[in-house]
Amino acid sequence: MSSDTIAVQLQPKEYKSTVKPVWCPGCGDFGVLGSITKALAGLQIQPENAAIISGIGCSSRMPTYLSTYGFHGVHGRALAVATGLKVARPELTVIATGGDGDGFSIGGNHFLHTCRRNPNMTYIVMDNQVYGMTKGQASPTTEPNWEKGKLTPAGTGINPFQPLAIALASGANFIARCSSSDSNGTARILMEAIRHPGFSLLQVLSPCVTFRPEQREWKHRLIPAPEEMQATSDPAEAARLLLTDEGVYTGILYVGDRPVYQPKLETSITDIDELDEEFRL
Ligand SMILES: Cc1ncc(C[n+]2csc(CCOP(=O)(O)OP(=O)(O)O)c2C)c(N)n1
Ligand code: SF4
Repeated sequence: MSSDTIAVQLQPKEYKSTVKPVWCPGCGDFGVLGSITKALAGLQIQPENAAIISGIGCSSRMPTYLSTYGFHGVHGRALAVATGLKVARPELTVIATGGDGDGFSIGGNHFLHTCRRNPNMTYIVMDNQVYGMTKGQASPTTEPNWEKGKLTPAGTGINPFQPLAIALASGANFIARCSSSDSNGTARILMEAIRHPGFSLLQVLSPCVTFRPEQREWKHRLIPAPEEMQATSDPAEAARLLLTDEGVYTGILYVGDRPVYQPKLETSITDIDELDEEFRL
């Protein structure tokens, strides 16, 4: 019998933790959880070599449900934490997860500058065009005439934030739109995103069935982008598509090749007493 080590393939379910999700039955975020476990298994990333970092919101509960390392942080700050981790531990697969409120409202500043910096990590935004966890207020991506918002009964009257076009203009290196109802398709795109060097953004349209039940229709409305528009590396072509497709095209919509942000790690102070001295008031 050979003494060679037998490689054991990890299955998607082995990336799930023992914590049962508390999401409402039918929430799109279940599909995204499935996509993440499939992508990690597809790439055979060991759970101890991956970290899922989130902010606050229903979608930001994601790290709790995975067997990888994770950090369920504070509202809007996932990308700041994730960037710090990736810079300090470049060998880890770092994935930030959260919602449209977390990422584009309170976290909007970090979103712009993470696109601009281009660290080698992936950001999954479960976009449901509403604040789910706080019970149904309009978010930055809510359409202006949605009249069921708890604080905006006459609609917001404000143009929605365009995350993908803004990501492109800010320097994101890989931009995709996915549907939570296509768990396998999203997993395939996520694998590409993880492999791609630089900051990869996945906007996953993920229905909030409780506060936006009409979003169940998304699975019929979202369609793959025409083949010639998939994975374009021409920013002008991507911008035209992202500004005119009314948010319905799915797939990898832009792939760039900007240099990755990875500053050299040099420890200037090794003595702990000296470090302590630096912080003394
Ligand atoms: C600093 C701060 N401001 C506000 C909140 C309240 N809050 C918690 S979750 C949330 C919005 C969540 O919406 P989103 O990020 O879209 O995620 P979803 O729940 O829809 O998945 C807000 C405003 C908070 N926790 N911390
Ligand atoms: S409130 Fe909406 S986003 Fe939150 S778990 Fe329920 S369906 Fe999902």
